[in-house]
Amino acid sequence: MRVDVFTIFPEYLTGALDASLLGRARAAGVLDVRVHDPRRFATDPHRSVDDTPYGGGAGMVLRPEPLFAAVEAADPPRPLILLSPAGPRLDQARVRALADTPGFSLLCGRYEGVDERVVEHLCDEELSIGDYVLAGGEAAALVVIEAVSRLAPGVLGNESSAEHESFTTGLLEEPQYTRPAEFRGWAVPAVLRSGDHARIARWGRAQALRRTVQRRPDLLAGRTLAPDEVALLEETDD
Ligand code: JD2
Repeated sequence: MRVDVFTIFPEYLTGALDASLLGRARAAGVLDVRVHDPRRFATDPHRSVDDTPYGGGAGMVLRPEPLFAAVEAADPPRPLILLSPAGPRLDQARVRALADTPGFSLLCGRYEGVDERVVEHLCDEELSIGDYVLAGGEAAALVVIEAVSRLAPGVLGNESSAEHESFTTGLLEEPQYTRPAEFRGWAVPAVLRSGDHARIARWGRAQALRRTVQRRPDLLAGRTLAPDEVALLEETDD
C-alpha cells in the first residue's frame, strides 16, 4: 500500500512512521509512505507557503501554488484526502474501505487552513478524525495511516486479531489479563485460568456485551441483540 503525505512539517511524521508497527511494515516493504514538503515548491525568495486571509481576520492561510506544485510533481495515489475539522468523521468503515485500496494521499493544513481552491480543485474529499480542534492536519494524518495500515495485508503479525475486535464485531473488547495470576491481592478471574475454552469464550462474549451496554450503548443502537446475546446478558451477575 502506498500513502503520500503533503505537509510543511515533514519531521512531525518521521518518528511515528519509523516506530513500531508502521516502522516494521515500511521496513518489510508492505507499506510505502512518501512525505512531501510543499515548501520545496515555493518559488519566492522567502520560500513562503502561507499568506494573510483575504477579507481580513486572524492568522494565516496556506497558499495554493506550493500545494498544487507539490501534488502535481508527486502524482500521488488518489483519493487525495484533506484532513480538516469540516470533513465527515473518520470511522472504522472508512478505515476498512481505505485499507481495501492500493493507496491514497493525505494533505495536511496548518494555521487557519488551506486556500479553498485547494479544497475544491486539488483534493478529492475531506476527513476529520473527531470533534475537537487540532493545530494542523499532521496528527490526524498519523491517526489515519496507523488505523488503515494495521488492516493492510501483511502488516499485522496476527491477521485474525484485527478481525474480531471492537468496531468490527460492533462491541467493545472484554478485559485482558496477563501474569501474575495474583497482583497486590487482585486475582485474575478464575474462569480465565480454568482451561475450559468454551466457558472462557462465553465469559468473554458476556463481558464484551455488558461493557458495551454500560459504556457505549450508542454502538448497539443500530444492532439488534441476538437471542443468545440477551441470554448471556441476563445470566451475568454484576
Ligand atoms: C486544522 C484549525 C480550523 C481553526 C489545519 C485542524 C482535524 N479532527 C480535527 N480537528 N482539527 C483538525 C484539523 C485538521 C487540519 C487543520 N487546523 C487548525 N482549523 C479552524 C483551526 C489547520 C482533522 N482532521
